[in-house]
Amino acid sequence: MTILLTMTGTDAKSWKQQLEALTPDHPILIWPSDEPLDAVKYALAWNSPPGLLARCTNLEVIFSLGAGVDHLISDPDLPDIPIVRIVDPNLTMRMTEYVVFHVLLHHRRFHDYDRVQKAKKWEILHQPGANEVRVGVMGMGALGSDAACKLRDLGFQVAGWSNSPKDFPGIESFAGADQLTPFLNRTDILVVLLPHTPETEGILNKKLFASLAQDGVGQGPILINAGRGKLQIDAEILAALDENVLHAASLDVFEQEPLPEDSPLWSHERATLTPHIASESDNRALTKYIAEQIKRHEAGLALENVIDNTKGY
Ligand code: NDP
Ligand code: OXD
Repeated sequence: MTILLTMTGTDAKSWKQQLEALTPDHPILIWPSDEPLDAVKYALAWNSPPGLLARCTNLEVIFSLGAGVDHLISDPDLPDIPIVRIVDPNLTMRMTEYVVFHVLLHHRRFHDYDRVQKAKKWEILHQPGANEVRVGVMGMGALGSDAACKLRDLGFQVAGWSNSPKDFPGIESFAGADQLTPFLNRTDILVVLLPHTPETEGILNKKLFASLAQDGVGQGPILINAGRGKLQIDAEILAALDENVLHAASLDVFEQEPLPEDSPLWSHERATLTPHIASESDNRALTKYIAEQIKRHEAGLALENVIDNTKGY
């Protein structure tokens, strides 16, 4: 009945505090620990040491402490049991805030006005209307579709790209590899909320940037990546910024995290960086979701948001 918390880079004690109030019948173990692992039935994992979950021989469910599961799938010894990922209004709300904020930051030329203010100049810079700007969202899942709908409601011309076609009112749907180029060709601001899988690794490269719309009303194509760092090739983003293939980029994720101190991205004047915080996992909300899934499992009901192992997300 034990719940194992195996998480790197996050405060396991505060997760434990939140969870024990919600699951009083389940002892909670924080890894590393000398306790035997055979009582562990559930694991909550974030960047867990590879091989650890295989040692929990009575494990029934793995919970990813995030929406992404790439940190689990990369474990070659991962047990073949259900992996439940986070799909929660709190996580979605936070991601939509990040996306809408960064789209508006570029659309309303915040960086240009910041420079003008610092120069103490009263200078009017042209700003197109949202209805003249085409946003493209790569990844129309729980997070991408919510951000896309909010951007549509602000008046942007929004399209989405995903594996399977989608039907959101007012949002043009592109699906599959064959429709990637037409999707990019009509996109001024590219928002990326794809998972990291073998198919998506390195997808944000110079060839893709060169396919973005060149006839937009803004200053040039914009990239906003809050999906995963392994989707992008940092050096090709830098080259695209330097060669004006991309006008600007907002990046929350990087090939290597933490981003090394000597990365030229830190100081690029048209790159806006954040340290993988686009949507922080709020353990007050997310432990409620996990406790609910445990209750469902123990009542014999189906777990929700179990990943499809064949797709890897
Ligand atoms: P979902 O699984 O709900 O959505 C993934 C979307 O990507 C789906 O629309 C899927 O298509 C599409 N997709 C996957 N592979 C491909 C492909 N090869 N070609 C085209 N489309 C593809 O995930 P979420 O929306 O919940 O989360 C998305 C990602 O956001 C996470 O995997 C994680 O990496 C990242 N994330 C980042 C955070 C941060 O703070 N920076 C926080 C939380 C998540 P289809 O719908 O057809 O299956
Ligand atoms: C996630 C993340 O996948 O925090 O939820 O990146």
